[in-house]
Amino acid sequence: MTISKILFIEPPRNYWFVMGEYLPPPTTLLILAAYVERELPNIEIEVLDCQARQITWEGLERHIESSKPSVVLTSGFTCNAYSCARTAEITKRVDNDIVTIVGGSHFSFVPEESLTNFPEIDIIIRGEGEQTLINLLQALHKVKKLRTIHGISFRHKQKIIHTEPQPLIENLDTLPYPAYHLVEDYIHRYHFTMMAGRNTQYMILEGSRGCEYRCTFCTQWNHWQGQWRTKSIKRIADEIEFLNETYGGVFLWFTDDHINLAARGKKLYNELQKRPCKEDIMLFLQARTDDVAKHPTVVQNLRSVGTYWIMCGVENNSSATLKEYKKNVRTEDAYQTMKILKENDIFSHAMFVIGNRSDAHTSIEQLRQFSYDLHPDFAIYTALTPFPGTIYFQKAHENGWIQDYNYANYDMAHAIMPTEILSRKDVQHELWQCYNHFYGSYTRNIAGVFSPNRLKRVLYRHMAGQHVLSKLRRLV
Ligand code: B12
Ligand code: SF4
Repeated sequence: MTISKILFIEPPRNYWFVMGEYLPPPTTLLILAAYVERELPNIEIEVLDCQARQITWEGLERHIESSKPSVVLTSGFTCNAYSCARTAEITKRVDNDIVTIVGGSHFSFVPEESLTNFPEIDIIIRGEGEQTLINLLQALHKVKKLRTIHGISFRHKQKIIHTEPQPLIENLDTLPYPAYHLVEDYIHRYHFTMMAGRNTQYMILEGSRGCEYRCTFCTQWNHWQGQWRTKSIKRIADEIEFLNETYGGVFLWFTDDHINLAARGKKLYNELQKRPCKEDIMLFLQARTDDVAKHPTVVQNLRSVGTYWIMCGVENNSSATLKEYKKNVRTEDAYQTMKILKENDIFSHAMFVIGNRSDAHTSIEQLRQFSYDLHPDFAIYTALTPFPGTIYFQKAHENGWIQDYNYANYDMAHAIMPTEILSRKDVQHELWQCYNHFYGSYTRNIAGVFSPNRLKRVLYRHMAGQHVLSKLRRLV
């Protein structure tokens, strides 16, 4: 077949109500589109962001009809799996000859199940996507055998074939900048109201892939073959500068699950310090508490070059639970981290997980108490979610702990499993209690709404205005 045009689709999706109103750029698609644009310049590429253009499912069908692509591609994590399948279904309704391709960590971990349940998906790209996609498009174009392409899963004569994994790209600096120019017409719409304000340009960039830790509830290390690879510091700073100067990107969210201050913090500071954009940017980072606790000076330095918000996976107060999660941090690290962030006027965002197998009302109450003692600016409580691809999923599935296999609910706000003592409903109720106690507290609320810290004021007003508590209450 002739591949003349490919269409990347960010379909209509549910937003994560806990974080309020936001519109993220479809970064994964832009990263892939940039690579295809460079490697296969003869192919026409379109990126359709239904969210940004407020296109409904019906509108999407009409758009595919008029766009006439040879291939439709989409991506999504576990809670978005059905929206990807629906995109493929609509595509096939328009024209059965259009090849539908999906990727991302969810589909990479359950290719057999996905190709069985969703006949409208033709091909799954597993793991790192760039090179596999190029090889696949070339193969489709030349009618080459799909079996020769590494990193894909597809159907062939009633059977599902999984080819060997694709080797990882050795040097991430060889990747082009994400193709933000393909969404330039509506780029100004990307925003994250609660975190940076409605009119602050929100962009997402990648500094590294993977993680060297092995937490049992996390998919990320496994998705990237257990390796942590980083772009060079110069490349990261160049990309920040490019997004800021070319598109006015101000609120810049690093995709890096583990910013790794030990390996990169000082160098990143040195590099950004030389760049004028440091005065304009607001960097959002995700860090481990042990990493922050060990590098207070680096954190202080990074504050001076635009780091204004750090999210940390504190997870739990109990050492036994942290050990079980293989998190490899201590509760003291969490206290130390919050102190360092506060001292440096960096917005502290702590993530907690409830619903471990041994959890009871008392242990969750202790976790709540711990979260108040830590006193983060922002606390997010989540229900332990057995994402396919995690060690936890395997264990929970084998033991019959999973009571909800509807992936749309795998958003960490829905309780998916009971514990030994608590029912799933109890866990859901406890989750609501966590938010209710933290954000419903009269004194904490008054302090938040009238805080001298602007970010904190916005956040507390958001929690009240967006009715987050009542939405969580409704899940019970
Ligand atoms: C930015 C981000 C967000 C943003 C917006 C993302 C978006 N555009 O929709 C926000 C803040 C809104 C968000 C929200 C949530 N997120 Co989030 N988010 C991320 C983050 C940090 C970066 C995503 C990214 O751009 N990655 C970079 C790209 C390049 O990586 P990639 O997507 O894996 O793509 C590569 C390959 O997988 C493959 N590929 C992927 N898709 C496709 C498609 C095709 C066609 C092909 C060929 C290849 C391919 O090729 C790519 C390049 O090699 C990731 C963590 C991470 N590092 O990925 C978490 C992550 C995706 N989020 C996660 C979760 C759980 C959530 C939430 C449910 C809740 C929460 N606690 O945050 C909500 C759900 C929102 C919703 N309803 O959609 C989990 C998903 C776990 C899972 N298995 O489902 C992740 C992995 C974090 C984690 N450490 O666990 N998120
Ligand atoms: S939770 Fe964080 S530290 Fe643990 S494996 Fe995932 S990314 Fe790494």
